[in-house]
This record gives sequence, C-alpha cells and structure tokens, in this order.
Amino acid sequence: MLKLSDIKSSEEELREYYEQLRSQHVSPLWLGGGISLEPKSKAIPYVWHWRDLRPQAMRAAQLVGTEQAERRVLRLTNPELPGASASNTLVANIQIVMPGEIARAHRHTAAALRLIIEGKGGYTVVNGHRIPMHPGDLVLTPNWTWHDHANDTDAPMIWLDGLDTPLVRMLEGGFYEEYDMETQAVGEGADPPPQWHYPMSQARAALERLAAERGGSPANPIVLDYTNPLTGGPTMPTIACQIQLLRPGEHTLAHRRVCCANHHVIEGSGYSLVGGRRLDWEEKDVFTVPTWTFHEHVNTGDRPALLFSFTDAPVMKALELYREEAKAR
Ligand code: GTQ
Repeated sequence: MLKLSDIKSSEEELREYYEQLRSQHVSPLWLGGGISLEPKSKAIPYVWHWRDLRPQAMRAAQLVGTEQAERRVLRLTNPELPGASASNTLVANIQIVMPGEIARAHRHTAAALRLIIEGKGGYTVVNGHRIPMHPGDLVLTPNWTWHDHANDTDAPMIWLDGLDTPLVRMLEGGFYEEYDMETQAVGEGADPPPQWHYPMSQARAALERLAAERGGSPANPIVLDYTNPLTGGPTMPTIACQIQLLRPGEHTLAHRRVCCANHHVIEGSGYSLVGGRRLDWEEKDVFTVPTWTFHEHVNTGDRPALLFSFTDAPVMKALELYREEAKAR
C-alpha cells in the first residue's frame, strides 16, 4: 500500500502536471481559489457628491438627446469594480429627463427603482399606469414591467436609478424588449398601484411618528423598511429599500451585514464611517457601503437627516447567506 510519506514529487513533475491540467481546462483546488473565511468585497466605500453629479447630468442633457440615448444615464462606478457599478450586485445611476422629453418604453428582467432627487413632477408609466414622480418619491419598475419616463413640466427631472443589472448579468438571466411604440397609452382615473409608488409624504409622516414614539437613543434607530403592500415583503425580490431618520447629533452604532448597500441623502448633512474610511455627505449625495463592512452614520447638522438606501439583502436572505452583527464595543 502507498503511504503518505512515500509521496514525493519533483518540481519538474509538478510543473508538467499543472501544465497538462491547464491545457485540459482543469484546475487543482489546492493551489487556491476556494472558500473565503468571510465576505471581502472588491468594492470600496465611496461617496459621489451632488455638487459634481448635477452639473454633469445637465451637461449630458446639452450634449445627448433621448433619441440617441435610450436612457440618458450616468453610472456611478466604484473605483475598485471593473464592471462599472456602484456596488457588487446593484447599480446606482443618475438619470435626467428634460422638459418635454420622453425616455421610450421598454422592459427588462433587471428590476429597477427610482428615488426622485429633483423636479416638479414628471411621471413614469408602468404597465399602463401613470406614476407621479415628486422629490423623495420611490417609484418601482419591477422585473419585466413595461416602463417609459416623461417630463411634462418646465424643470429638469433628475433621479437616482437602482437596478440589479450586475446580479442579473452574473446569473445570466437578462432579457430585454423594446415596446412597439415610443410611449404606453395611459389608463384614466385609477390611482397608481401602491406596490409601485411610495410617496415621500407618507415616508416622512411615518418616520416622524416613529421619532416621536422612540425619543432618542442610539440603540433605537429610526429606520423603516419599504414593504410591498401586496406581499408584505421587500419592495422587490432582489432589492430592499429603507429610509432612516438621523436626529441632529445622532451617531448610530456600528454594525455590518451580508449585503451591499447604496445610500442617498434625501436631506441633511453629516458623515459615515465605513470600513475605516470617513465619507462626508451633504444633501443629494450618494454613497456605497460594501458587504460585511462596519458602518456608522453621524448627523452633524442642526435638523434631521434623511437617508434612503437600497440593498441586495432579499437575495442574501433567500439564499440563507444573510448575517448581521453589531461591532463589539
Ligand atoms: O430607466 O429603464 O439606469 O433601462 C439603466 C437601464 C435606467 C431605465 C438605468 C435602464 C434604465
């Protein structure tokens, strides 16, 4: 019988063997590339400032029409991600539609959300329903819903797009289809379906109610999940949305979760400590928190700060990969 101690191979033998394996498209696991001890994102914590983004969005509107650009969108690209997305599985993009413009109708299996940043109220048509878009509103166009955007006001409409395109690409599950007309016909009268429209006025009222009940303690953050009223679950199967109110001076406890998160500052100013980096933010900035990275938020202003965020937590939970933990103090 062959004993372990009898196994002796020369460097030359090994080199030859590995070379053969390579040519046969086979790889020995013992050389690495196996299982990690814990999640470690390639993405880094990063903030994009509105003072930089807004002028570039306006410039895009001067340079490129919505006939040329099916979607006039600027992608926020994490400095360490080659795939040009803000975070590992989710993009965070800025889209601009100028007065009188439309973004023509299409659908895709990637799910999308819009958090309205600026404008006087254009609209998105989702499967024939007209959904209004006011600053702070959350508008959803889930997997395979037809959607076109329009601006019938006299001011630019700018919003944050969140999509799961990197995830769908990785899963190789992407389909896309153009509508046979530029825009969808809109049904009359009916209220927008509530599972696609989460008005800012409701979110604000709910947060203020919660803040009044809770008073002030760091262990009791004022944070709400947006829930789909038809299912009671997260907004979409792949993307969860939250809104958090930070009281003036509030400094949240550091914690980390297995999910990537993109944040948008609806209002207020402060900073977040994310994996040892300090991200200073002001109104309308966007910042990204990679998976399994400790983070804490600080409101340095003299009024409440409102943070919107979207994450891939529903995916992690469905696959039983989700964990969270507070930082030991
Ligand atoms: O509005 O349909 O940011 O299809 C990227 C792809 C937005 C959209 C994006 C899209 C859209």
